[in-house]
Amino acid sequence: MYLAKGVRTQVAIVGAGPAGLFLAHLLHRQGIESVILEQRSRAEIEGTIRAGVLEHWVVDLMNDMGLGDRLMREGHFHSGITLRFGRRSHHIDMSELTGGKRVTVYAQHEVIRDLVAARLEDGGRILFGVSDVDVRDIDCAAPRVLFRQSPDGPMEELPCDFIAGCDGFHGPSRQAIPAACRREYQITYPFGWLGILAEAPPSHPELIYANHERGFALLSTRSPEVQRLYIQCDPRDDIANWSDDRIWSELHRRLEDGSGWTLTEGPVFQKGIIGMRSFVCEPMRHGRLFIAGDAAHIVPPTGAKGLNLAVADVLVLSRAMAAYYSTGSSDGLDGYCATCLARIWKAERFSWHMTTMLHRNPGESAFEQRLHLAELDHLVHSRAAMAALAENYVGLPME
Ligand code: RFL
Ligand code: PHB
Repeated sequence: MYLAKGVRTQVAIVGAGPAGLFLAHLLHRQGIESVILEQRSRAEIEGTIRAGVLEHWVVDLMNDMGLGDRLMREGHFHSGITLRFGRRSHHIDMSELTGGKRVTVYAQHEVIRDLVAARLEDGGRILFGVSDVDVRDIDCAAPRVLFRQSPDGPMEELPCDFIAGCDGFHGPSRQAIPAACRREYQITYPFGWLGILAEAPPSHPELIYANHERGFALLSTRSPEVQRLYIQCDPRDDIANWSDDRIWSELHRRLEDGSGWTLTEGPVFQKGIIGMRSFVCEPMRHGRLFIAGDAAHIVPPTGAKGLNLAVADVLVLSRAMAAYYSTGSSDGLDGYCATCLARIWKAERFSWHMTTMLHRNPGESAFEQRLHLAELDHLVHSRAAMAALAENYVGLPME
């Protein structure tokens, strides 16, 4: 797609990740025009392996928006998760604890494929492969985004009413908020995740989160033929140090509980190491620029919250914009930060808690390790504690 000179739009969206794509759909449903500017190609965004778990209201939202057909056919719906520690396994029945809400596993790149296809079918404008994106005049009534449609093409300009910065943690939008006007809070963790995709049948009917003396491990799924697994590792480690044999040997040791259950191996066709951080930028708005999703906040993946929080932000933003265009009221836009941040800080707390409880911190004392085990032991023997975990994991209510 090529954008003709002189085109303007109501909302210029930077980034075609979950935040940008959901926002474009939600605005379209309200009759609001947008253009998405994405630096990567369609094949790249549809091929990047990231999240897996959707909160229950995100599944409902996709169905309401008419985007849920493949999700309902190919997604995996689990009633709970298994926690494994001290050589024992404990099932947490999320459905029973939350009045029927389920854990849905449907890969982020599948969500992206569904959203891109539906947006383009509706005539939506997504420009892939743009470069040098720069957000300008966000303090004025007439902001604009500068960009190149091809690497050696001229600098062009997209005038708009609002800019939505949905460009992830490393994108330019957050940096466009003057440093003196923003405050950033963050923690980096002394461990990372080594994630693999393996061609193998599922080993277990639901996700397993394991706290083991050798470190955390997680078993998830993608399809009847492909499984997703993670192990805690040093975030500075080189993936070349991890042969497939070494990865499987760690996974067997950390995930198997001595009950006779075994992990099924298969060829590993993708592997990589990611670092972990918790991060929040306040405020999430400056003038006519609104930042959403990973551009504004990061959670460690142990709570499975990042994609879901991105969708929550843009749902709030789309409602505020719809109210602005239909009634002229700016109340929703003025309340955007406070509404989003109330949810974000709860997800930050939950993700930090799951992460610290389930990982072995290389610097932690034997005393701290015993505290984590006591916490896990309390959790699986207390209905109130399990209900609190379940309520956060399946997703706090979205009014
Ligand atoms: P994204 O997905 O990073 O999308 C940002 C988009 O902006 C583009 N971009 C630019 N475009 C134009 N010009 C520029 N200058 C640009 N700079 C960047 C990028 O190319 C990209 O396409 O942010 P968004 O939309 O906010 O979505 C956030 C989620 O992707 C993220 O939070 C999740 O993946 C986190 N996450 C998980 N979240 C969950 O809800 N459940 C999970 O189970 C879960 N598991 C995970 C995860 C993240 C992981 N990794 C790899 C960090 C598991 C892992 C391993
Ligand atoms: C995944 O399937 O990629 C996944 C599942 C649960 C998490 C994080 C990632 O907490």
